[in-house]
Amino acid sequence: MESITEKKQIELADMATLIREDIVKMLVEAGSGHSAGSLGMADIFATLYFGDVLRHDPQNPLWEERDRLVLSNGHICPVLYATLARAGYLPLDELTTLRDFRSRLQGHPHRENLPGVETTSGPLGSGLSQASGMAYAARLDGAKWRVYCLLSDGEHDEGNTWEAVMFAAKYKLNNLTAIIDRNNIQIDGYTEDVMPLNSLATKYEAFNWHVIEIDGHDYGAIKDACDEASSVADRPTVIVARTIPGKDIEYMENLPEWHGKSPNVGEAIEALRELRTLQGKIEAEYD
Ligand SMILES: Cc1ncc(C[n+]2csc(CCOP(=O)(O)OP(=O)(O)O)c2C)c(N)n1
Ligand SMILES: [Mg+2]
Repeated sequence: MESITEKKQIELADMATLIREDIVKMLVEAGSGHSAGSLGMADIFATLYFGDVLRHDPQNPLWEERDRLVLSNGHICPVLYATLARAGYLPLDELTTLRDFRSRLQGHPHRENLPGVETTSGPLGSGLSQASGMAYAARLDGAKWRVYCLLSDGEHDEGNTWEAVMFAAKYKLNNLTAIIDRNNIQIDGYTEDVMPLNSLATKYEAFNWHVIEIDGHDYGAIKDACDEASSVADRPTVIVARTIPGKDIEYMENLPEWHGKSPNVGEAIEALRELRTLQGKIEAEYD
């Protein structure tokens, strides 16, 4: 099953690469921030916002019927800000104000600062609880919108995440889709060295969730998994997305040291060169 056309996949690859370029420019300008997770999640963000997954309207960010996206691992907000800018929620040239004093784009997202940001986050481990509460409230209201909660593998070291896993299963929150950035790194190193998580899929299955495992860089798989989640009648869905931290920048890929570091000027130039080469190849496919 592949619900998107080849043309659409190329468009999404093009968008994800633009988002990655934005992220590099934002981070080098800010001089600090989180590179690896932000770059690793660009394909998922591109598919959610530009692949007909999220119901949203940049002209009307508080549209009552919109789907809600909760970014629990708030430190990867450069990918959220860049995607929101590409979607028209804010001007593209505002992106380089990341982390400036009084900027709307702080190092962790603030709900009231920026249209399109649904929750404040940064303290890890609380997003799935917030998302579950929102999904429960939507059900009580008889509302049709879904909640998408993006969270990280590192957040599964925190007990609060597992409380939400139980809550969402107990109330059979079928309007909740959790997407885990399974990139195998966290602040102090590889997840399996810091606190082994082993199979998150097996754990969520044991908690009665519907579980889908995907390659988090495969646009068709991301879209199909989101569609499948929307059709599940009696339980919440988790999409365990295997991703490569630092994706598409060779010197960053899979290295925990890039968790919370921004590129310097030389490194940013090299990164942009790589991304533009990729962009050229994508555009050639388009012709
Ligand atoms: C409650 C809380 N404890 C600690 C931190 C510090 N912290 C920021 S990012 C991070 C690592 C989390 O792992 P993950 O999200 O998997 O990192 P990534 O994959 O983005 O590198 C930690 C411990 C925090 N933000 N919140
Ligand atoms: Mg991680």
